[in-house]
Amino acid sequence: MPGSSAKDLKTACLVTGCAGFVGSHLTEALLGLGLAVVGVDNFFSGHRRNMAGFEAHPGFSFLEKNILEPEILARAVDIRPGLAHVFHLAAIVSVPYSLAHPDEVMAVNHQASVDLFDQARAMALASFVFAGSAAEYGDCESMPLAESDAGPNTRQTSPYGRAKYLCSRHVEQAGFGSSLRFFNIYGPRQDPGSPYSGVVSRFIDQGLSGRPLTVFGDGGQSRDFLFVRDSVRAYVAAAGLGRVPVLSGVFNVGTGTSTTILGLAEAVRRLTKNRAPLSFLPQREGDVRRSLAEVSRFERAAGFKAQTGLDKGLARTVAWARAQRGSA
Ligand code: UD2
Repeated sequence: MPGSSAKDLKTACLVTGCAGFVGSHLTEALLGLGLAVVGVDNFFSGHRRNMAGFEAHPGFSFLEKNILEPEILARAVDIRPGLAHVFHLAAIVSVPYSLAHPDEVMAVNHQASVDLFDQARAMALASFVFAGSAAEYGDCESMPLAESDAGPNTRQTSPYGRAKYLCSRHVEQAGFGSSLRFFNIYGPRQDPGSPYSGVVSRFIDQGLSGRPLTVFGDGGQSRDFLFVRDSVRAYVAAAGLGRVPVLSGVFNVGTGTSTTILGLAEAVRRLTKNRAPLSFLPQREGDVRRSLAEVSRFERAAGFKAQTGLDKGLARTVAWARAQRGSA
């Protein structure tokens, strides 16, 4: 356990969900910036293999804990007295799971998140960045979606979306910290292993194994796909660790461009040289037709623009998935 040497006092971050798809990329980036990181995960949906690149890093400490445990922030400060930033990504991430287990999801995604935020605020930490979601907008018709489109009367379509909205509102009303409402994040380490995995990870997995890509509905539905590296840049900026001071409030994070699922399928088939015809399956229950971020608030506040377009991001993700297969 670290003692009180000068090294231990360097600025540190808490990353909850550090073994997850996004959390593992964020942890790597923060360590790369020379910060220390205390990571928390209980492997509910994260994987130890995602931590392979940093688990042994001298600046990294790991707490295998459920976010419902009350003493997480205090433990993290014990380990790293220089703790100044919290990135709260840990959550139950499946929308369908949230419909089947609403109480559990409200406890983890809402109550535990609010508790962690209140503790960070009471300790006057430098920043708290919450992983919000486009799910906070429910099935809103008007596009693009602006931050003000989610309000007290918005009906989210799942406990997942409701919990994310309630946390974002709590952060906004406190006037401390920020909530980043991410649109559809994709990239290396996204797990294609369940029917509810992100469409990009599923399509690439299907494409590389020569199977038909499964399109739910007619494929005319569209999304705003954000490369994971851009999501990491957004976290770093919101915490004041980039070029602008720490941010406060709620911000959409997307690219501001939309892609249909059919368009995505064609791009993935091309990159993976998949020749199987598409397989059209019934529309997924609760699917929203369109989702597109209005991105100007975050651009104004942080000078943020997504840097990696879909073609480049897909090519990188396919290259990663190919390498995984090669090494499996
Ligand atoms: C995303 C988030 C979810 C929540 C929601 C808010 C992901 C993985 N999920 O759900 O957590 O924030 O946005 O609105 O980012 N599809 C297919 N074939 C497949 C898989 C999916 O056609 O094999 C379609 C699916 O029906 C949907 C679209 O692709 O129309 C995107 O699906 P998704 O599960 O990647 O993400 P989404 O937008 O439902």
